[in-house]
Amino acid sequence: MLVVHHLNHSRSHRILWLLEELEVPYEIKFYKRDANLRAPKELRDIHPLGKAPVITDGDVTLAESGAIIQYIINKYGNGRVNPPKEGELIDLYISHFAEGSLMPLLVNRFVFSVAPDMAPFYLRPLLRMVLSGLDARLVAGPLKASLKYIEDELEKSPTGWFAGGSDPTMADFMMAFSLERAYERMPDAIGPNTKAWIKRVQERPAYKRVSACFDGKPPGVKL
Ligand SMILES: N[C@@H](CCC(=O)N[C@@H](CS)C(=O)NCC(=O)O)C(=O)O
Repeated sequence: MLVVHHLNHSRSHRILWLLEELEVPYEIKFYKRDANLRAPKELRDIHPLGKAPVITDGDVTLAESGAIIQYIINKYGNGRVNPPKEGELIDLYISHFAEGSLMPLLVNRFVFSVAPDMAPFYLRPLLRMVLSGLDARLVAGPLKASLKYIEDELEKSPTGWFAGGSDPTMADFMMAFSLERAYERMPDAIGPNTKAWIKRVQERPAYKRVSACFDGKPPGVKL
């Protein structure tokens, strides 16, 4: 049986949503973040990097959400959740863009915003000033441009899914966690097409089934 090693409030939500869409039987093993929001050491017993998501499937242990999603679609997809021919390139690009470009910006913004609270209190005002300056110089511009780019791509889609097919594809599974976090952190930068996309994701019965098993806090943002 395929096992999803799931860390609370993490990217492994993408994997659960995909498995529910494909109706693949799976088990969830829950791990809880520590006070520093890090994964517990038990996750390193599964994979040396100790990050979520990780899956085990028979002899296979696989980390990195993009690799996991591709593995699951190849092994269990039976032709489902594949992009239409004309949507293949955008599906490929957005699938990589999610972790390669968008998430690093969101993680930087998150780290810059929480770091001052983790420092001794007398350093906090100074750190806040320095880190918000860094955010303004290094993160704000590229993040705004990225979200505008996503908005424009969704505008072009005839169905509202990234690859323009009737169902979500890898690009949508990869972007789900990312765009929900982006909406949480900067709702004003999220355009109407992106908002409609988040709503479309959250209305999928498969997505709702995942939310039902979340530890207290559903992952989806309230629109
Ligand atoms: N690019 C990786 C990122 C993995 C990652 O950073 N996961 C976070 C959760 S969303 C994590 O495990 N954080 C806890 C830690 O680093 O200790 C992926 O897509 O799987």
